[in-house]
Amino acid sequence: MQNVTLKVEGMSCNHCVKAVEGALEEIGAAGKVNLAEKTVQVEYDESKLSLDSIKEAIEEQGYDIA
Ligand SMILES: [Cu+2]
Repeated sequence: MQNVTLKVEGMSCNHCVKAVEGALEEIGAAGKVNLAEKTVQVEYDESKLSLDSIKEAIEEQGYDIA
């Protein structure tokens, strides 16, 4: 398992938290948003997912990776 913390811009409310965490769950990663710090801690299986695909899933929801 790989564990990475990404800085994500544009998250402002609980809806954003759900959108980001839901998108990660959909591709098989586990995300935990820290709204105050504007970060997402992502745990994923590096044999199944790349960091790029994780970033893409977040960006597809309309947020920018800092
Ligand atoms: Cu929001």
